[in-house]
Amino acid sequence: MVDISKLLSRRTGRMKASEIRELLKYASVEGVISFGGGLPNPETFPVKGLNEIVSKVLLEKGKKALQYGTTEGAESLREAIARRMVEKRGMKIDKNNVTITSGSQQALDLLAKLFLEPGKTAVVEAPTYLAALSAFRPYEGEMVGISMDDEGMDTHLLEETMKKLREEGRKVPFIYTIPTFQNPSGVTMSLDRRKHLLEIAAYFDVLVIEDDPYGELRYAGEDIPTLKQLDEDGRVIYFGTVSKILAPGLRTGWVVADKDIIGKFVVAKQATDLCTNTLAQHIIAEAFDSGLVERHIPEIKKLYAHKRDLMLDMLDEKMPEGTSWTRPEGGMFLWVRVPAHIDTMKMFPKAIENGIAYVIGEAFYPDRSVKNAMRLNFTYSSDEEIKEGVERLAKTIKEFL
Ligand code: PMP
Ligand code: G9A
Repeated sequence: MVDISKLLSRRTGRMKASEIRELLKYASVEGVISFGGGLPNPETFPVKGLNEIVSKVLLEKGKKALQYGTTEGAESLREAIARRMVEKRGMKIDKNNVTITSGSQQALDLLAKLFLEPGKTAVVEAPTYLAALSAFRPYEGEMVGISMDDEGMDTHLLEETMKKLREEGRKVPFIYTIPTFQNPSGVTMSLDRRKHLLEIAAYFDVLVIEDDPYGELRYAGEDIPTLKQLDEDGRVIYFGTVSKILAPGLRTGWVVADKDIIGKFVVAKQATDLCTNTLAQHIIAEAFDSGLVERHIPEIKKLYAHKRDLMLDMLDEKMPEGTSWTRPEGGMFLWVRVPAHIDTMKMFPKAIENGIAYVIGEAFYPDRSVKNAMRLNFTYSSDEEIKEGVERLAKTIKEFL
């Protein structure tokens, strides 16, 4: 057998298997209830509606839909997305500001490819989306986390940190945020903080990345303008995806940005996959244009709102003294804090023994500094599993206290 260790590139040393993907394995272990994976509930996939659309697309435009497409993406889909972003996310853009990606996960990789290298520092929320950290790491830049509270990223701390980084001569190309129903915390950034963030970004002349997979899944409260809506100088790069409003198996997302930024994403993408799955793009365009997505989102929201309420009720009822959790107004996750002396990684084997899985909090921190937290997903499990799962979790924490 070849010993590849001497042959691998330096960057592979920084690649790490996703802890979420590893944990997804527990989701299929007999008897374990998993609040770990960030999976949509398969009950929400509009299988019948999509079946009709797939036949229609194949019959009416099979030759186009099965051919290679442009790297920018299918014209019909870019138009449908641009319309939706204007109507639902308040943007002033057109299809030339949109490029299609193979999920927003690809957008994260392309972002890092374009803007990170040794000597550059990405500023992220702490905690942040675990697989964004995985996407950024191989490009050999550094990452600095800004802590969060109930209003999202602490922008005063952001300002101080940006000043400090500048004094140290460290170059920051972008600030990465998931401002609405954040993964993993479920927290939404307040309007004041959004404005403050944009002011800071303008002052330090850096880009802002708004990753927004959950923005349309609001169950309570009022919509807050997207950063892209508030963006006055083309500083915000926005990522969207169909994964949570239609189906993640379609592996399709999009980037909204100024045209010259879009151009850079397109060139970077050419080398990775030439184009996103053309059939999927035509199917999604039809799903938007026919109103399927529009009719479907209220059903997703109804189901998830119920599951969120159920999990919150169960937590209120069962969790021991000294624990606390967020009460998200949308999205798929909530964030639980346990007493400071509990390390959720050390508790994990006990949790599995008790038949419950979660994602350990430290995985979401670039410096892995917070040990006494965990992320719970409330969308995937059945009602019975949510009830039983929270009981098992509470029991595990009590046993560990
Ligand atoms: N960003 C965030 C914040 C996410 O939560 C996810 C999915 N869990 C992604 C990006 C990737 O989404 P996609 O399925 O579009 O690749
Ligand atoms: O890895 C996956 O399947 C996507 C999950 C994302 C998450 O759990 O945040």
